[in-house]
Amino acid sequence: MPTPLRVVGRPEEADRDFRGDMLAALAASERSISPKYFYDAQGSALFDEICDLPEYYPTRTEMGILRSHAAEIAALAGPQAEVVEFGAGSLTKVRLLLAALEQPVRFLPIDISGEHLQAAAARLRLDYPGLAVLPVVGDYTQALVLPAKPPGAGRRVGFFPGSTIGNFNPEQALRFLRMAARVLRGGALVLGADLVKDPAVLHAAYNDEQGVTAAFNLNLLARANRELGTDFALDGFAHGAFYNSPQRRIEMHLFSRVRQQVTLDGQVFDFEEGETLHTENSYKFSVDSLRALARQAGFEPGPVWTDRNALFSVHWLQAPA
Ligand code: AVJ
Repeated sequence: MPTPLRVVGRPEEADRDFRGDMLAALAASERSISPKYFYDAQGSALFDEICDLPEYYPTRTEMGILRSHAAEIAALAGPQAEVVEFGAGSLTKVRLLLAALEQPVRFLPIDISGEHLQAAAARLRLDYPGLAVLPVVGDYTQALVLPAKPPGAGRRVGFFPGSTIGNFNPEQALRFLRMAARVLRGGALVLGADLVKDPAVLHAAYNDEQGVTAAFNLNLLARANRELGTDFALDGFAHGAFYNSPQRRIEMHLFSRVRQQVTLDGQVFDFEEGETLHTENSYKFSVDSLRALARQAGFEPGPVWTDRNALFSVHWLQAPA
């Protein structure tokens, strides 16, 4: 099996980052940590379960949009395209794109989790024997350098599905899009963005009946106990998710149920009853707000596709040469 390219960030650094970021979070008066730490093996498996929940509409809605418009997207991409996926995960959605494209030459899935990525890439190779699959282990939120396009390749088409862009605050989203416009020069980005809607629908999607989202959120503390040696009492924290409507985002928190203490590297941190660790923001967009953001980052927004209930949007964003 070919070894993945390591562009930025190594696994050894990932542990140091988690430790450092958790220490910083615990020491802060307003505690928050990046949602990228949700995705260890258990967190990734829980996320896959979330995607199948009846309340969690984004995954199946986006898949439906991609399925309905794959031919149109393939026509815009043109022949011999090279596909670059940011935050590749399980590589389920990109199959819809790859199946529709005319002779795609190469696929570069980028992800911070090398192990998950290798396994998913190996499964993909079985189904697309003619396609060069070159996994890139790296943090795509940092400056990214990719190998040159192979000779004879057509456009480079980026793929950033799932509304993962919603995890960034507006400033980070702009920085990511600027980086993407540079990496994709002369090509385009296919971007999935969740839409602003009835807060009750949003609330249900992040507070599912079966408690899978709660388990996903709490796994962050379990992961810290496993990897960092913290002593978080897992039953001492409660999952909380609500729509912050002025900020147009779902916020996920872990609320301390009681007054308690947590130890990391010999340092003791106090949690008051009701104090929280803010674990995720998931921003929602209007079609126009997303297009304005993309334009600001240097893209030329093209066609947009949505479902009949306007729950989710998929955007074709052209990257000038
Ligand atoms: C992967 C960031 C798009 O925000 O909906 C799902 C993550 N968090 N349920 C989202 C998530 C809680 C998801 N993203």
